[in-house]
Amino acid sequence: MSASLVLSDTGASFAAWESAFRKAAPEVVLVRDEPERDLRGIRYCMTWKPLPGVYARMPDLEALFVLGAGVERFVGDATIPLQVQIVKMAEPGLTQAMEHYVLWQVLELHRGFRALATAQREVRWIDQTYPAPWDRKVGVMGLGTLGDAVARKLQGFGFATRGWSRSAKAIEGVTVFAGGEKIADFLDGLEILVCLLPLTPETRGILNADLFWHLAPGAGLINVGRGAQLNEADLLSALDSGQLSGASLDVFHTEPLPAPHPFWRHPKILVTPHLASDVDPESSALAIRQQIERAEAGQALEHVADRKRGY
Ligand code: NDP
Ligand code: OXD
Repeated sequence: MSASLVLSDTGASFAAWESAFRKAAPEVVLVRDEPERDLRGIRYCMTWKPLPGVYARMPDLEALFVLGAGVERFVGDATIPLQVQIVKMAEPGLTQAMEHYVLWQVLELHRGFRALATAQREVRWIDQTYPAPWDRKVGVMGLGTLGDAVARKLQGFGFATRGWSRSAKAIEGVTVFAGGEKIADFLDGLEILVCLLPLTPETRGILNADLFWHLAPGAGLINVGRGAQLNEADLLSALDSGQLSGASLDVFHTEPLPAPHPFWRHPKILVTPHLASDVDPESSALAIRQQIERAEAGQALEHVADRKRGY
């Protein structure tokens, strides 16, 4: 198998990706996109921040490999012809980094490590108790490539783990709820809530006062989905009232988070700059090669976004 793949990206290093493909997928020839470059005849493209006009310059494009898992900017882009399949990135590097990030934050909230850091700064030797993990109710919203892996990881670390997705699924040791009619059962009394939903019209603003009300008093929130899923004013009120005890936020309405934003200095909020997970070039190259092999063999691609559902 040999195929050409265009890298159209305003931020990515062509040299780094070329080296990754050379190592992990030498059958795939990487072609650099440049303004005005004629890319006729090439059927595959990968991108995160596409160069202007790339879709018009690729009339034979069949599959667009997005260098990330969140595809909201692509499914809503009317310049991408309907016959082009938009493929979400699913590769071990991205998944494992997300597992690590969420586990780090769940452990922080579970064990109250932020209070310990404060105590150290104030030179205070404090006593602090915590429940056993199996008595700690943790819930993951979104059980796709990332949410499924995260829920399994949390379950493996002994947490009483629940999950929520649109369609029903079975994950060993995890109590799974499906659909809007089950969200209240899923949320009921959760002590740590992790959001790994894609941004769609249904999930925009889903992390709001109504939802917080269902959680256990003093629950913690981890948002690694998208910033627009969070009602920021509702979060600040919930933290002020003690309804929530802390939030770990990796994604924001406006990124970079503007300097005057109250989240930066809030004592109960941990801000990280949208780095919970990122693609690993070599394992992404391998994943894309496997997808291209499928396409070349006439097989269906995996992780294709559904433009109507929005993810
Ligand atoms: P997937 O598309 O694989 O999974 C999405 C999951 O969300 C599915 O389980 C889906 O349900 C569920 N879902 C979607 N809409 C609803 C809804 N209305 N109600 C209930 N469940 C819903 O995505 P990934 O797991 O790969 O990624 C998830 C998101 O994580 C990305 O869209 C992105 O926003 C974010 N992300 C953030 C990163 C960061 O660094 N902060 C890095 C990577 C991703 P079903 O299974 O039934 O279809
Ligand atoms: C992604 C992201 O969607 O980086 O992959 O947020």
